[in-house]
Amino acid sequence: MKIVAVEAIPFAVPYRKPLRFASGEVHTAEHVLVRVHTGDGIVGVAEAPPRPYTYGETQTSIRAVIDTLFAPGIIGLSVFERERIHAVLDRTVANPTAKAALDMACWDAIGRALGTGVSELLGGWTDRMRVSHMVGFAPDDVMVAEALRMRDEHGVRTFKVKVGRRPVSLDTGACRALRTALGDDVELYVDGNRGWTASEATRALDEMADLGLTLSEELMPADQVLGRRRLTAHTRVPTVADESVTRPGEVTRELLDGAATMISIKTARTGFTGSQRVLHLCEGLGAEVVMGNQIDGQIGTVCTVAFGAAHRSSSARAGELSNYLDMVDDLLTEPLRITGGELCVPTGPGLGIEIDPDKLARYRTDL
Ligand code: MUC
Ligand code: MG
Repeated sequence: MKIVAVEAIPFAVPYRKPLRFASGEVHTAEHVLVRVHTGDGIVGVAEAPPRPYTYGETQTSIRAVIDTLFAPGIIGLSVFERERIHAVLDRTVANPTAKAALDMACWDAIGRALGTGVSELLGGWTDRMRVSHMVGFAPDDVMVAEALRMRDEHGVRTFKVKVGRRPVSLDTGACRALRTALGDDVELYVDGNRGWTASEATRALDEMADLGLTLSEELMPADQVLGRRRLTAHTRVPTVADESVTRPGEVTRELLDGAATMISIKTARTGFTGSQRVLHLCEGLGAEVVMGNQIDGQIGTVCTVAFGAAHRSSSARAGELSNYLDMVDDLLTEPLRITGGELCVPTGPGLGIEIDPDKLARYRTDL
């Protein structure tokens, strides 16, 4: 099961409508398909979704760091030597998405070799997750229409609303419009992508105190150390750390500092190996987790649901699993389906998915 080759293939699939949020917007999924080939002819796959404004990675930088640094370091190791693979990858502090995709492609290869699903290998808790849908910035009526459509067509009853705009009333108004239209039996929470200051965030949460928000995520930058601590102590809405916790050490710091009460786990950022370390750390510290979405395509969404469903604590809340629906197409032979508000883990060895060669030929941008 020695790794003999690694491919990092850029592809681009347009979105039907852009996703807009405080730190950026996405119009086209410009991702990297990662394939890890073993000497036994097994190929593991995963995708890396670059988020330049968050982690500084681009499609070009992910390809370059895989081709020139990570692939030469792991070729010759067996996919089962996960600690050794991580010793190579973790020498480099940054490039989380490139490292995560390599890790998950190795897990896919392991599952295929063993004839077992990755989700079972990771923990095998359940075979599905409830779905949470992220609603991006738009006029209130458009945000409301999107949420109603997701509820009526897919049975989704949990929504993460993007906030962090100025004036704060733009977002408090949108959240109020959503609560009014959707009623009290749906879950609403907010994600600021670091858009506000500590005082704006405090004011916004106070203004929305009657809306029954269940979580607030990254309302301000992590560097507002005292402000984050103060907000987390002041509000009854649990505070989720997302892009401020890219590694287990940062998770420890944010939780012990009182700057966050919950952690967003993104397989796109910490792969399966790192996500499990974060999850177990959270379990040890008594912190809940939410399975987040790095604006993943279908391959990334499969990774999120496979990991989330594998463990009791990561499947307790709805996972953010639906924004791939805004892409006009994807690379899988069997598209994912969200029904009754749930997404099932694909069955079959590894991740249980296959790449459609015609679709890959159509969307890859390197040939
Ligand atoms: C999220 O939870 O923040 C937006 C930027 C990113 O890196 O992920 C998304 C969603
Ligand atoms: Mg977030």
